Amino acid sequence: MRRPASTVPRAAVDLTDEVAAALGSGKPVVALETAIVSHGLPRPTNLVVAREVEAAVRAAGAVPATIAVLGGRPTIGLSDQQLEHMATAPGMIKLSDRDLPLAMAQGVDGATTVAATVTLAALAGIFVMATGGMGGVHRGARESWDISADLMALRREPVTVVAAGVKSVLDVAATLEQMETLGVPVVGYRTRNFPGFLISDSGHRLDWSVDDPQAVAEMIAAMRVLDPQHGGLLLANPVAVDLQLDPAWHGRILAGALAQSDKDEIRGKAVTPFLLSYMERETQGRSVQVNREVVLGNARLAAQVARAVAAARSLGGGGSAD
Ligand code: PSU
Ligand code: MN
Repeated sequence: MRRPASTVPRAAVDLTDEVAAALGSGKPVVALETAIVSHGLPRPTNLVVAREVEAAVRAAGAVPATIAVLGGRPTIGLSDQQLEHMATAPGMIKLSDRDLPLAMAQGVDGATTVAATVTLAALAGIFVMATGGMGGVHRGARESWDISADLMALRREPVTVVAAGVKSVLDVAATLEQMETLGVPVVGYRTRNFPGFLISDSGHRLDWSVDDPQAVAEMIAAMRVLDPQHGGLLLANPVAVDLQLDPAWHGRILAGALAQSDKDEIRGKAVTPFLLSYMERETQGRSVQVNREVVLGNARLAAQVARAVAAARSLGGGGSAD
């Protein structure tokens, strides 16, 4: 059951004054996840990047809303102290969307994945988020059935996710097929090559691309005309070619990571963190540097998209995102 965001009881979430004011006055806001902070990036880089990403959103003219669950309260916008807590507290729980009500009922802290972040963002009335690479269909999913809840959440929630495609550890072709089945539009930003997270081109082609944030805002508006309640869009934003991980090197290390996770029988939500940390080790930290560039680039673009959406709405010409 879903109500228009304007009638959602805001008591369900804690907003910072800054985020509440921005939403109240129609200013652009960008949602940011915390699973990448607690599980996706190693310490102490994770906290540095989390702060840099917020700064990048601000510099591009939008308000960052980093999302987490704290003491069972969905929290939209974190203080620096809270951000540090997410980056350093041992045993932080990784929350997918299905975990949200359970974490709330138990009064615990948790870091939100893309699936959980878009769920809470939409509840608060935020319709653009940035991450590194989306979750998707894992290799070997035919046996393991491991398909990230990120995909279903993006089908359901009216949030545009800016990502460098999906994590390269995934079965990219199967993920693209799954998004087609679910009805999730995938649009390349200034490219028809679907990005490969730490590499600029996954080798898969896209049917659609846009060259500026306004064009994304127009697509979002058209989606709302057809169905005001449902569905987000994946805006695929590749890392610059001169910043990417060398593709051949990436391929070799990834093969090693997959073999090792198989051997160690890594399953469930441990898979993604395992593969990312394996790649960090084997690339002597280079994968983390590229991951940082990826997230920063996506944060900048997400801010531009949020601005274009806000401008379209204030003109009354872009349709309503809520
Ligand atoms: N992208 C990154 N690093 C990450 C993730 C995404 O660059 O750590 C996280 C996101 O939170 C994403 C999650 O939602 O991994 C997907 O995990 P799973 O495959 O367990 O659904
Ligand atoms: Mn999974």
